[in-house]
Amino acid sequence: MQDANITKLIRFTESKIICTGGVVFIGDGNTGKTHTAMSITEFKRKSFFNLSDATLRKSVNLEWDYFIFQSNIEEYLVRTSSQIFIMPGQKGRAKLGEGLAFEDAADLYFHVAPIKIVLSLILTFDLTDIKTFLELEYWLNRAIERDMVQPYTSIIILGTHLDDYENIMVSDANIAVAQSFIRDLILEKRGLDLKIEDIHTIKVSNLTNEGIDELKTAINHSFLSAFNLNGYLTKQKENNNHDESEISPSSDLE
Ligand SMILES: Nc1nc2c(ncn2[C@@H]2O[C@H](COP(=O)(O)OP(=O)(O)OP(=O)(O)O)[C@@H](O)[C@H]2O)c(=O)[nH]1
Ligand SMILES: [Mg+2]
Repeated sequence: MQDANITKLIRFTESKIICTGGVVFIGDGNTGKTHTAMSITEFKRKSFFNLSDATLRKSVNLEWDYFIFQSNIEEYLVRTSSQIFIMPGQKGRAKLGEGLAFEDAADLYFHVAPIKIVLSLILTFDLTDIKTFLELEYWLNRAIERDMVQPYTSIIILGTHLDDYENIMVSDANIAVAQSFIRDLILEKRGLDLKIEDIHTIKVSNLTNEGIDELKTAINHSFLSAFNLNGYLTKQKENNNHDESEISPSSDLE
């Protein structure tokens, strides 16, 4: 079990709310996990661990980066800083000297990640390749085994290659079925009854950037939902109406 105390990931000041947390990409090889992370972080070339070797066609490492998203709730500026981790899409373990496969990277993740609390789990598939969509069950099971699905975790079902219209094989109806399937699987395996609005479905193109803003918004929503910020602020406002006390972290978040 991972540390479930997420209160240390959020800070309140009079006008700002600052929070951070882990965002993990998981899915088959070649589905666009690395490229999507590059799209949302607007790729600062050196920050990706694995990309200096352009001859590498697949990720054989644990990659990470971060991005910061600012939004407003009521009069507060909310700054969420996502720590992004991208798992290799190679299943199982790699042979010695051949980099890392998923199980190796998952071991490493819990050793090196500064933030081990996964607020957004991004199940990634390629819209033009039905196999990668069907494999999401495999990846979700691995994530559950690795305790990456917790009561505060939101799920994002992410289809890439949206630009390749002619070859899209996975329909919105298929994705809607996956959404309930994932909800049921998490309920069955983890006993967690996720709200359907915490299982997002997003389609992106890393070529045209279509859908990238929606993805950022969904990640931001994961944070607001994990910290129950809307509920917290409503309560805070009610309290403030009674007395003008200083804002402080909610005991509800413990
Ligand atoms: N047309 C198109 N190509 C994409 C898109 N996203 C990724 N690609 C291409 O798909 C290939 C795989 O992308 P990666 O980001 O390396 O995939 P990955 O999931 O990180 O793969 P592994 O690291 O092997 O697990 C690359 O050649 C990308 O250029 C997209 O939205 N549209
Ligand atoms: Mg990759």
